[in-house]
Amino acid sequence: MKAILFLLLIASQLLSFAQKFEANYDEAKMPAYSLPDPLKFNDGSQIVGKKDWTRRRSELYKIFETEVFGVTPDWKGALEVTKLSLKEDALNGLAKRKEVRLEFKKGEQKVAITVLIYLPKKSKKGPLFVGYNFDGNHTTTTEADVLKPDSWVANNKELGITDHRANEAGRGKSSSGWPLKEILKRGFGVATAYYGDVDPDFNDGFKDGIHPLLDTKRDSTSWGSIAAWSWGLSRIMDYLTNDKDVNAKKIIVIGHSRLGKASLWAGASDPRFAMVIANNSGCGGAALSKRIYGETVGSINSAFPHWFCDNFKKYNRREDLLPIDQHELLALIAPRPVYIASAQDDKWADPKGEFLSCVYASPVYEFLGGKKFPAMEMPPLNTPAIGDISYHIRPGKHDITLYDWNCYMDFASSYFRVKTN
Ligand code: GTR
Repeated sequence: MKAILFLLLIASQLLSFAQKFEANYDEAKMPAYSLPDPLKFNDGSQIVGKKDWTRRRSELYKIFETEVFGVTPDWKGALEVTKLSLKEDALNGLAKRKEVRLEFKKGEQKVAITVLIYLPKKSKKGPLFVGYNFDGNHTTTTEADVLKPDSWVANNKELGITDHRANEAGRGKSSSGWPLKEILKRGFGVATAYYGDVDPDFNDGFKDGIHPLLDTKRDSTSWGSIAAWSWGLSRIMDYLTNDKDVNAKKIIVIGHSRLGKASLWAGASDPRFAMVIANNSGCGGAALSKRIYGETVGSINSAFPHWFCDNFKKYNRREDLLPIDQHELLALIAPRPVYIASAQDDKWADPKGEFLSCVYASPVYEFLGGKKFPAMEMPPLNTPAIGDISYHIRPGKHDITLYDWNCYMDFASSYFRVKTN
C-alpha cells in the first residue's frame, strides 16, 4: 500500500513538474492581455510634463524593485582596488591590457571581482563595452596569461570542469562571443568580469557571493542574483570612472541571456551607463511577460528561484496580475539608447515579445524628445531597426555572435562618432 501511495505521489509530482514547464509556442494560444501604460501614473492619471516623468519613473522603478528584481541594499563600504597586471602590447600590439581586482569586505567575509580590460592602442579614450562573461575571464581570450577565476564555477563537460574550479581547458572557449580583435580594431575598449565573482549562480539561500555582505535582513522584496550582478556592474563602473585611460561618459553595458537581464537592470538603476545592450535576454529581460510565450514567469522562477525577489513568484501562472511589463524596464533607461536583439531559433526567449517591448517603450522615448522606434512589425532577418531604441533579429540559435557585435558597434560608432582605426 505504502509503495503504491509513494508511486502515486511521484507520478503526481512528475505531472505537475511537466505542466509547469510546458511552454507555449503558439501565438493563437496566448491569452488576451493588456499592457500597462508607462505614461500613466499608478492611479491612472496621465503624465503631462517632463517633471511628471521623474515622478512616474520612480513609481515604475519601485515596482520593478519590490515585485521583480528585489531591492538592492545601499553599499556604503569602500572599494579596494588592486592592480594585478598591465601589458602594453596585448593581442599582438593591438591593445593595452589590465587586470584589476575590486574587493569588498565585511568582517571576515569578502568578495572580489577580477576585471579584465582591453583598451585599443590606437584610439585613446573611445567608448568601452562592459559586460560579464559566463565562465571566467580566461574563456574570453586565447592569451595564456589572463587569470582564471578563483571563485565557484558551474561544472561543465565542454570546459572540463568537474570540481567547480576553473582550469586551463576553458581558455579561449568563449572567444567567439568576445570578438576582441574586431572590437579593438574598431576603436572600442572592453571590460569583462566573471559574473560568479559577484554571486555564484546557484540557489544557496543567499549565503555566498555579495548578498551576505550587504543584507541586514531578508524579506519578499530582497534582491536576487540578477540584481546582485547588476550591482557588480555598477561597482565596475565605479572603478572605470577613476581609470584615467577610460572615458566614463562613453560606457556601454552589454549582456547576453541572463546577463542581458542584468545589463538591463544595471542600465535602469545606474544612469552612468550611456548605452544599454541586451542580447537574447528573454523572460525577465526584454521579453513581455504577459504574452505567455516560451519561458514564463512560473518556469523561470522554478528553474532559477534565486534570480528574482520572492514577490516575483506571486506572478507564477498569474502574469495577468503583474503591475508592470518588460517594455517599462526599457522605458526606465530612456532617454539613453538601448539596443535589444533576438535570434530566430531562440523561441524560449520569445523574439516577438522582445521586439514588442521596443514598440511599447517607444512612447516614453518620444515623450522625452527621442526618436520613435522605427518598426511597427518585426523587421526581416538581419535588418536592424535603428533609433534611440534599436532592435534586430538574426537567423540562428541563442548566442552572441560576431554579427550581433557588428550591429552593436555600428550603432555605437554612429552614436559616439567613433572613427575606425
Ligand atoms: C536559460 C534561462 C533563460 C536564459 C538562459 C541563459 O536556461 O531559462 O532565461 O537566461 O538560461 O542565461 O543562458
